[in-house]
Amino acid sequence: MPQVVIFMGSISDEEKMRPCSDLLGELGIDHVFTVSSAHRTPERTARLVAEYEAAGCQVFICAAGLAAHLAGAVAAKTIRPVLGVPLTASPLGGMDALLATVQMPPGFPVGTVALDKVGAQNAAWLSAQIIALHDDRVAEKIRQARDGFKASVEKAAASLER
Ligand code: RP5
Repeated sequence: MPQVVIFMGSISDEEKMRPCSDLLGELGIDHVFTVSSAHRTPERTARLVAEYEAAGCQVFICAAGLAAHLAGAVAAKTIRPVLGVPLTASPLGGMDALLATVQMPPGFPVGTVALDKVGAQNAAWLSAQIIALHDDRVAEKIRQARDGFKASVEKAAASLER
């Protein structure tokens, strides 16, 4: 059963969100990567949230562009943490999606991360950190990754300072 469910509003979002799924896989976190729209398939979205929550999903990640209501629609249906990834999909450059995702009413938070691929990756990292609260194996993988980030900066600094 998935620990994390990633919803995208459209298959056209796949390229931007693929890094989220890839990273969860590398961290050994069971997940589902699927499409469901707040507007085009509202019944499917509500049904999947109920089914995955009942099955033990711990975090929902929702990515959408334009008037990005997907994360809000999911937050309305679950008390599990919901992370929102605003996507650039219009001449407004993603500001439309950012505001639609982040400006939730009190009681229905969406943890909003950065736009597009960076946000996709950070939604995976943040999900992993939530799961690591009670999963030492995932916590150790995050620590190892942090060591890797640190080593790459130190290596770059050393090569410049030589
Ligand atoms: C949103 O509208 C989707 O998340 C996507 O970012 C955007 C455009 O969707 P398509 O028209 O390409 O399906 O719902």
